[in-house]
Amino acid sequence: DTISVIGLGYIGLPTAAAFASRQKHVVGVDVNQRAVDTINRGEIHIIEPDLARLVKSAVDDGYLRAVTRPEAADAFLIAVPTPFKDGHEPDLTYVRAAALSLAPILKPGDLVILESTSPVGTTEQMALWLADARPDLHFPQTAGEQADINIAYCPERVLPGKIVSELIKNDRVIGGMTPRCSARASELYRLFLEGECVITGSRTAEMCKLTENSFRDVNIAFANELSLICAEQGINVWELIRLANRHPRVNILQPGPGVGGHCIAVDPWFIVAQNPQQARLIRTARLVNDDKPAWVVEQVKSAVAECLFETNKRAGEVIIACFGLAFKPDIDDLRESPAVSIVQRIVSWHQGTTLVVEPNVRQLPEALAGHAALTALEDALNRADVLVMLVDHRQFKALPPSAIRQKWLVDTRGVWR
Ligand code: SAJ
Repeated sequence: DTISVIGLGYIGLPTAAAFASRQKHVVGVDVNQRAVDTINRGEIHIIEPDLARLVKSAVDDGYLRAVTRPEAADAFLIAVPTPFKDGHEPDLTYVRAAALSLAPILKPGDLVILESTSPVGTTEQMALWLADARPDLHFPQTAGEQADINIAYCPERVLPGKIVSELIKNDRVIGGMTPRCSARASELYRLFLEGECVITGSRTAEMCKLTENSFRDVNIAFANELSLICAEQGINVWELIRLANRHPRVNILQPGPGVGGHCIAVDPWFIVAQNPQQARLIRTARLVNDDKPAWVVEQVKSAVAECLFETNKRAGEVIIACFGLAFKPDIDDLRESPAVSIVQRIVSWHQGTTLVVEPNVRQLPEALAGHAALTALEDALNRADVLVMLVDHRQFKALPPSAIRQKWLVDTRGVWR
């Protein structure tokens, strides 16, 4: 049996490699020729612990190869991006393109699984696109259990930085369009899954994925809102949360510079777009988290103003050092990072030098190149007047309190003060 994985990004590539590691023949499909060439050399185009080793052995052993156009297979997994358009409407262009690309090669008995985070109803929509393209085949929405093609929605829930282990260990929600679709999909994932397959319908499975990330977003928004309230009241929000979390039924998350990444800041909008009247808390949480970077920049401006007042320096002489650019600790992923957006806003207004310390990258992203200077931790601590702590990387957390001598510190993660 051959498995085809369409979309070889952060989810598709590890999934393809996981099947290949169980001696299944896997054909990975991606429109990006460079990604395809890289994988066929046994290398990877993304950074994720353990993935390089897994892909290398899959390719070397002949179980995984990559192509740019889908080939016939027995099971197809679609793991393509589902971004949103302006106005926060989900954009299903890539799902539709993937479905239409495999439609011509479908044959009776095939299984099609959608893994991409999607608004409720997308799997049914995908089945309609396939049925339109292949009137000669029977699909679950009309043929039910007698369908030629089995279709299911099976979301991933892996944490970037721990993808390979979570892919295998996490329980998996299986949303078949019919019970037979669910049974076929479970059978497939059981090839590598150590977690359980939990069966439901496709719409509930779609909503489940959106719910998980919205839950986290709402809880982070609660912590971020507390950080604003505590700043007004002169209370240390991290001490407050530590104390409140001693209650047996309270478990507050950590405030930060905002919410980044490609999932938590996006997925709640899918719920809001479909349910604008009902999704009031979910929408507000998004807005609270999206407003946090602007608030942090205001804190930096106040710190610089105090520094100018107390030191008699000129504005152009004040040095600001920003610590961390990644969207969360101990990764090198800068995409959709609130830290990057904060540093961008700082350099657009600050007249003096802005230093950046990011131990996980070798160069600044394009948006900052020429406007800030990447430097070493010690150098920034020696030279800066104002410190801005943005990401709690382990190198920063390991510093002794005596290393932070500056009076002006904006600490969005609560690790230095
Ligand atoms: N963050 C905080 N405070 C916290 C926790 C996180 O400010 O207490 C921030 C982080 O700094 C980061 C953002 O939230 O900017 C998101 O980070 P994360 O570690 O919470 O999540 P992601 O985006 O790396 O991965 C999430 C996970 N979802 C949940 O935990 C419910 C993961 O399991 C999903 O598979 C992934 O989204 C996805 O692909 O949907």
